[in-house]
Amino acid sequence: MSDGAGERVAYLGLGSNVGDRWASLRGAIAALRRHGVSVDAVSSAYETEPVGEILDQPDFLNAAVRIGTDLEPEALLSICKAIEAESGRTAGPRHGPRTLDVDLLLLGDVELVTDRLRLPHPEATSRRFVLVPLLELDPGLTLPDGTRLSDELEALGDGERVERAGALE
Ligand code: PH2
Ligand code: MG
Ligand code: MG
Repeated sequence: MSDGAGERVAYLGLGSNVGDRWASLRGAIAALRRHGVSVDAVSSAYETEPVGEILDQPDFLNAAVRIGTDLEPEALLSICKAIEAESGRTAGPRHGPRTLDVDLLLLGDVELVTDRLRLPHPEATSRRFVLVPLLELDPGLTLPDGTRLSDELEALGDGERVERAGALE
C-alpha cells in the first residue's frame, strides 16, 4: 500500500492454558514469522493465575512479543486469529480455557474501536499477566495517550500471581 502508515512497532500478548503450553507459545512465534511478521523481541514466559470471569481453570503461560509491521490493524488481527485457528483452538467460552490466545495489544500510536478490535487492548492496562511481560520488553513503554505502563502496573499492586517461568527462545 503506497499511502499506508509505514512500519509500526506493535506488541502482541500470547497465552495458553490447555495442552503443551510451551509448544503453543513457541509455535505462535514460529507461525508469526511464517506469516511474514518480523518478531523482534520475545519476553520470558510467565506462569499466571487465571483472571476474569472464569477462575476455575488451569494456570496460564503468558508472554509478549514486539513486532515490526506495515500491516493495518484489521489485517494484523486476521493473522492473529489465523494462528489461533492453526493451533487447533476451538471456540469456547469468553475468558475460558484455550490452547492459544494471540492478542493485539498495541500498534504504534493507533487508537481504534471497531466491532472486532480495540486499540490499545483494554487488558493492556488492567492485567498483570499482560503488563509484566510488556514491561520486560520495554520498561519505558507508554500508550498513545502518554500513560506509562509502569505506573499502571504499580497501581495494580501485587494481587494477581505472575511468576517468571523461563525463556521461550
Ligand atoms: N486470558 C483470558 C482470561 N484470563 N488469565 C490469565 N492469567 N492469562 C490469560 O491470558 C487470560 C486469563 C482470556 O483471554
Ligand atoms: Mg486474551
Ligand atoms: Mg484473544
